Parts: sequence; structure tokens; C-alpha cells
Amino acid sequence: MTRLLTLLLSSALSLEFITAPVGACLSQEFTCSQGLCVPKDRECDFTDNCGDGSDEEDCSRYKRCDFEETGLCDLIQTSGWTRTTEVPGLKHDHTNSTSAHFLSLSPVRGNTATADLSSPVFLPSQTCQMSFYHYSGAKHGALQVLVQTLDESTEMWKHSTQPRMETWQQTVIQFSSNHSFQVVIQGQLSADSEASEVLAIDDLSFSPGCLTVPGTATINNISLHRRDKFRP
Ligand SMILES: [Ca+2]
Ligand SMILES: [Ca+2]
Repeated sequence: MTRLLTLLLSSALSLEFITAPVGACLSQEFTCSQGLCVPKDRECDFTDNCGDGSDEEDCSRYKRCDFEETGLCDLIQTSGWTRTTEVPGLKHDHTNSTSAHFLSLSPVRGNTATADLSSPVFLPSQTCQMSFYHYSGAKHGALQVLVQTLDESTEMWKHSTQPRMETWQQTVIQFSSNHSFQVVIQGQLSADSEASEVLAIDDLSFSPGCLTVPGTATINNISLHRRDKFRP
């Protein structure tokens, strides 16, 4: 009887030993301070998924921009986007703050309005991920994300604004490129747009897998470097 009890106890103990401790998170999850598990791609995405803010605390390895500081962090604006706190169709940023900033594109009467925002040039990567928030208060427009390499431009994601989605939405995109690349967020409003229509973006975050090419502002600079390299 004593031996049976010992056997039962030892098997119960070994069972406990191989079972993962309660509250342990999987490798693809982030462990919050209070033990909750949230998907790893929600880390440092400007939303408090843990409930205690711990998934938004240690973000120095991420390249992030909430557009609250003057300038555009290390993003490159080639045309169109305006940093603002308010436009006719939209009066709050992604965090619902009426005094906080976002980038907007408003219609140009009788003309197509376009806007481009580019990331720095990133090294080839299979683990680069971007999270951003967008607001589509327009019937006549589209928002898209492109990957620009030296040789080509590839559409990664497109949000046609039919029907109007008058709320901030999050999109997370994984990039996989064997060449150096830039990510371009492009907005377009057609000439038919009414004055109250708007496209907006806010709170961009690039994951630690997105490593910048030092000293290279645009993908075309790589082209210049290459030409210099092979010049006789
Ligand atoms: Ca988060
Ligand atoms: Ca903001």
C-alpha cells in the first residue's frame, strides 16, 4: 500500500515537472508584467494590449513615430501628407486625443491628391514588420503600402475606401525581401472627393527586424553608390 502511494506520488510529481507552469507564454507571445500573454506582434504597437501597459514600455529596439514631435522621426515625406490635429472630417488621433497629431491627406478641388511617406532604407530582411493605424473617411480614395527596391515597386496591401470606415483601424504587415528596400505608405483621393473626405495615418512602428542602411536616405542613393563603386 505504501509502495503504491509512493508510485502514485512520484508519477504525479514527474507529471507536474514536465507540464509548463501556469501562465507561461508561448515563444510567439509576449509575457505581460502581470503574467498575461499577448501575441508578439502586439508589442510596441501603440495599443495597451496587456492592460498594464507593459507591452508598450520597452520599445527602444523599435523605430516608432506617433507624430507628436515636430518632424517625421526618420520617415521621409515626398509629397502630400500634412501633420495636423484636426481636419474637416476628423478631429482626433488614433489614441482618441483631440489635441494629438496625425498625418492627413485632404482633397484638392478638381485634382487628384496624392501623398507618399517612406521609411528609411532597410537591409534585406525576412523578419521586418510594420504596424500602423489608418483612418479612411473617404468614398473616392485608396490607401496602399508598397515595397520599393532598386529595381521594382511591389504593392503589399491596399485599402480601398468603399465603404467609408470612419474609425481608426490597425494593420500589421510582414516584409520579406532579399534586397534593400523602403516601405512606402501612399494615399490617393480622386478629383471627385468632397471637402469633408479625408485619409489619415498615425502611430507607425517598425519591428527590430527592420535594420536601416546607415547614411542612406533613399533607395536611389544605393543606386548612386553602386554606380560609384563600378565607375572605372
Ligand atoms: Ca501593444
Ligand atoms: Ca498621434
